[in-house]
Amino acid sequence: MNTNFAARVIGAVALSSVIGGAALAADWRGWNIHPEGYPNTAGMDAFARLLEEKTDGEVTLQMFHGGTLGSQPDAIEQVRLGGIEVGQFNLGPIGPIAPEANVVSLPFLFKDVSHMFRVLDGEPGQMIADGMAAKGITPLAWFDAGARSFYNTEKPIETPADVEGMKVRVMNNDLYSGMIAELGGNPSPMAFAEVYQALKTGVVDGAENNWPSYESTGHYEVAGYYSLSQHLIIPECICVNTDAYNGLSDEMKVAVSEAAQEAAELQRDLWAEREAASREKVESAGATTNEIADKAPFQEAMTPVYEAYLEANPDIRPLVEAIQATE
Ligand code: GTR
Repeated sequence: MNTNFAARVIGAVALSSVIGGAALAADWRGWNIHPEGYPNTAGMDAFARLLEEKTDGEVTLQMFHGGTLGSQPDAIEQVRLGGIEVGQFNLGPIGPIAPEANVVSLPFLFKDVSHMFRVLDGEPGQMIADGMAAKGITPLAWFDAGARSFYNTEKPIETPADVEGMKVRVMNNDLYSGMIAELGGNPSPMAFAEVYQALKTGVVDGAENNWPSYESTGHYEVAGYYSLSQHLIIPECICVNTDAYNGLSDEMKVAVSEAAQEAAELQRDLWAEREAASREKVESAGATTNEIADKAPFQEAMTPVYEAYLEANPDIRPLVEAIQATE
């Protein structure tokens, strides 16, 4: 961890605001779990380039792709503490530390991806962003991550009964464990990097993800049944350590936010292309995919997940209702 570095940046920015001069250079480091060629990786490389351009080199970013700086839950902690300044995060594993951000992990909350973006662009999105910033992780822009569906080594899933008894890998978040348990399966929280081997050796029978991650990880090679449950639509973000961001001058904040926004627009375009390409690739490699004609039984099974979450977090109810009421 590089806390000295973060302290130096924050100290330098504080000093420059005391003397009223221009902000001193900040050299940021960034975490990303995905490999080269993935839309999110291209989005983060674009962010680094735009950041340097728009801040005239006062803020630079060195990206570390492919999860080389550690697992996602670890990287989230690192960004909170300022050991790493930037992360390309999924809101799923951020949820356990920021209750507002956890709403997006309620299954079937968003109607579709465009509903998710309308929510994020409105008042509920601001509440989610503020909740994250208060915990040390400021989201600068939102990435598209499509919808997540179940896949497994055994059979097409058509009804909740098909999940019964299945060991299913989930990301670290109790809401996902609850979701699998309510479907009668056995949840198995596990780091992303371990899932391929776990599927291959039968440690788990299945997992869930969007088309591009199902494809890029090679999970389709070892778990060839992909069933379009689309039970989770989770936004991802370009996130920055809150103190590092707040320490910037107003002018630099605008430049950094604009760079993130433009990078996110690029990511969303690339995402749409990659979703189609990934689906085509896994299907032509022999994966069996099925639509789920009636998703209502899956949705109905989630009632206890919502109830338990709202009981434990009563303050969040208005946010959930505002999202559901967003057209
Ligand atoms: C991917 C996501 C990653 C990670 C991964 C997982 O779709 O982009 O950030 O959350 O899923 O399942 O762990």
